[in-house]
Amino acid sequence: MNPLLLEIMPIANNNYVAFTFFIGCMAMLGASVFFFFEMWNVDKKWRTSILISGLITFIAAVHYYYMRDYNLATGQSPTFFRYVDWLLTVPLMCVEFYLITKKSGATTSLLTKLIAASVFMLVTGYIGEAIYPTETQSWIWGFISSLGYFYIVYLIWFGDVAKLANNTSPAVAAANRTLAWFVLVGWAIYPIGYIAGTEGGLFGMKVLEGVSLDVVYNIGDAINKIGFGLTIYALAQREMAMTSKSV
Ligand SMILES: *C/C=C(C)/C=C/C=C(C)/C=C/C1=C(C)CCCC1(C)C
Repeated sequence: MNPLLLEIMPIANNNYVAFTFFIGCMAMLGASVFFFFEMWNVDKKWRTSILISGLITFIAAVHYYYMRDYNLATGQSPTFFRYVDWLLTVPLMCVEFYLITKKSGATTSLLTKLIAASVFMLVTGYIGEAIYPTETQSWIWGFISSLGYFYIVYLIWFGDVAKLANNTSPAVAAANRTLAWFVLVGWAIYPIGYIAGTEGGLFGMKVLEGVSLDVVYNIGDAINKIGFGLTIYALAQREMAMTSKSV
């Protein structure tokens, strides 16, 4: 037998973890190509936003390529790659909020608050998931992590991001509302994965037995990263349609 053929691992029909890593990788790649091409078809003022949408999915695609391999070879969760991916892409999502509200005065201090809260959320989450995934510790770290998450939700729904978005334009206000729903509902998928994947995820209890943390995270990433980018893309299209009508 050709020894090279042995390198290709078979995937069982019921291996949803491997399946979602593969399909996630391709979906992120496809979305990146779309955003990188479409950034040239929007008004110049939207170009950076669409470029960042593409960077978010592209960084994820590369990480998914590694995570897919790692998982197939070891059967383990690629926790380290996962958090490196998030540590790069979640702050970039914060940059998207800054860019769409910059016109009405978003400051770098607001951007810093968003990024700091997201890094806090991810570092404490990593500690609970990779360093102390124990019955007594993991839920405490998950709880601490959630404080960063709720602060981001607050800023986007009621705080400076919401106020600035409502002052920018109707299209930006509407897009911010959609993105705010992604953060409130789409991002809430992640704590579910965390609870499923750590010993004491929910106040010291191991619940969601049999639910794969990786499947939950992979679904969350596809919804949030691609959905976020498409919302920004739709915003650019909508504003362009509005301005061309008024000309
Ligand atoms: C593209 C990746 C995204 C949008 C990742 C988002 C991740 C989170 C919102 C994670 C949140 C967590 C908590 C709120 C508590 C438990 C620990 C985390 C890190 C899973």
